[in-house]
Amino acid sequence: MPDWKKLIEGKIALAKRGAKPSAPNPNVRVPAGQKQVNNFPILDLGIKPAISTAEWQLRVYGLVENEIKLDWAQFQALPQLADISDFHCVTRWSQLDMVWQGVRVRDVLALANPHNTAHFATMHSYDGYSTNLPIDALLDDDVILAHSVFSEALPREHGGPVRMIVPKRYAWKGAKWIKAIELHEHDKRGFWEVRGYHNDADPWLEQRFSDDE
Ligand SMILES: Nc1nc2c(c(=O)[nH]1)N[C@H]1C(S)=C(S)[C@@H](COP(=O)(O)O)O[C@H]1N2
Ligand SMILES: [Mo]
Repeated sequence: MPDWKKLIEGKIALAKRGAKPSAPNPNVRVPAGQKQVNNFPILDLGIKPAISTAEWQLRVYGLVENEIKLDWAQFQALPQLADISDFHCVTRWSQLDMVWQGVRVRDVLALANPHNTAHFATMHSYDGYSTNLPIDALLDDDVILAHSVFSEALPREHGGPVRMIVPKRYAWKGAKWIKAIELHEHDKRGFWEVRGYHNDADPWLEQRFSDDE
């Protein structure tokens, strides 16, 4: 098992380094407090689960009319798209123009037919990670379940076979090795959100820590 305390303290220290939030500037693509990189760093909890496409499944459950479990073939049969977006990690690096391919989260949610009372989601991953978002945020055009990056199958270290990408939020909101989306009426904080990270995570507002909520 990883040394959770050390890992968490290290990540929070990295994110705390640097300036106070400044006003967003529409002419820049790198939000305040971030540095542009091109090497696509790897961040995880010290566990990189090995999930083959044959065993991978995505379950949608909770406040839904039809609980669903998609296997790889069913997932591949859904409408596919490519989306180019920028990736902002709260530990202060941003990589621009990431090319993701996958399926819109809203197409997957529609299959499950969420109840009207479903307002929030928890994404669950094979490594025990979780993160939360309002369902409204998941319905955006650019929110996808990605199986490829730069036209190659998503490598295990970046969350393959499938991860979520939520371009308008810091990257911790994008669950790698995703296995389930659970819908609730009330919000429930995820792994980092209970450990001091901001619940909303908008990089343009520098929503890094829960102290600022
Ligand atoms: N399952 C899972 N998803 C995760 C994480 C994790 O540890 N486990 N880390 C998050 C964080 S903090 C970031 S910055 C991004 C990093 O994605 P990358 O390793 O592909 O750069 O994944 C996010 N999704
Ligand atoms: Mo991160």
